[in-house]
Amino acid sequence: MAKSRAKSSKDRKSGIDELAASILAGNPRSAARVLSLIENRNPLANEVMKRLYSRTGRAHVIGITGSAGSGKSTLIDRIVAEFRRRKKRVGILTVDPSSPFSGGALLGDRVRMRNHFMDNGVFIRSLATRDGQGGLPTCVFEAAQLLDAMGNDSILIETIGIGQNQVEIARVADTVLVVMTPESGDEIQALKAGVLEIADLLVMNKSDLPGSAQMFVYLGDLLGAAGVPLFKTSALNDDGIAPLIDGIEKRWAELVRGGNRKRRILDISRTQLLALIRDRLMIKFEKKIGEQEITRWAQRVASKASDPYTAAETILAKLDL
Ligand SMILES: Nc1nc2c(ncn2[C@@H]2O[C@H](COP(=O)(O)OP(=O)(O)OP(=O)(O)O)[C@@H](O)[C@H]2O)c(=O)[nH]1
Ligand SMILES: [Mg+2]
Repeated sequence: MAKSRAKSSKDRKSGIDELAASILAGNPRSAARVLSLIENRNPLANEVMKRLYSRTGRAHVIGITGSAGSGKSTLIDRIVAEFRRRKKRVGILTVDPSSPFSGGALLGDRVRMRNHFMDNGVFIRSLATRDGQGGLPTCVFEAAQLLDAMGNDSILIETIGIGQNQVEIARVADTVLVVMTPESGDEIQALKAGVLEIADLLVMNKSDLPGSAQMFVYLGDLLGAAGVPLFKTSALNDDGIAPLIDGIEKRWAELVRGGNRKRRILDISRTQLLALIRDRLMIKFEKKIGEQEITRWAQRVASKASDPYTAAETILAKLDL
């Protein structure tokens, strides 16, 4: 009995080793398998990631954000084509934390990126996230690191830019590209209010639409002293893509050369570490303290049989930290 348990644990370990090796060799099927484990928060994913971690940090992680329908997916399709012309391997993640179970948007992304589905140098995956709290969940960090370990040169992460997600993508990515359009009138306020703080590059897409010249000048004025490079593209017409890629590569070269990348890696490590601890604590919490117990305490607080402070302290004491 003890012997067979020892054997099965050995088998399990060699299975994990094999999976990790296969990912390092760039195998897309193994990568897809581990991404599913990551999505489902299967602890096996951690075991694989432990083996891959030292091999991460080579890829340029690019977050692409902007409001719904601004053309992010279409633009990514064009960006990927240009990267491929430059012989780069590319990984793509699309994340939609605001609507975890809507297959529709993801399907749309797949259709728009269909040009690359048969290309071995391109790996595409939609991440269905279960975290209902806004913000990018930990699995996005892990997924990006997995794609990095696979040997991709660039990793593109598409997120819809609403509030929290916009800030969070800046924590995962080396470079944040914010996509606007000539129709972005309403967003200008948001831009002033904070998008500028996270944008490393700003793209005005849909330059084929009326009003684009004015918007371009306007955005240029707005960016003025901020030193954020501005680009004009029409993803629809495949226009302006090469200069954008030049801008992305220039930014990457500067990051690698200067000390900023080191600081960013430290920031990212810190964020990931805290997120992991938070996740683990929540799992422990949910395991040890059931919904019913919370309800019971809530009733006590509601009826003034307890105050909320004592209730929280009593509940937390059970976690045995
Ligand atoms: N005129 C014009 N339309 C574009 C351009 N780029 C994208 N579109 C169109 O805009 C619509 C939305 O494009 P998507 O690429 O799905 O935009 P998205 O930002 O990924 O959308 P979500 O993922 O739903 O937020 C589609 O109908 C595209 O064909 C462009 O450069 N010019
Ligand atoms: Mg999209």
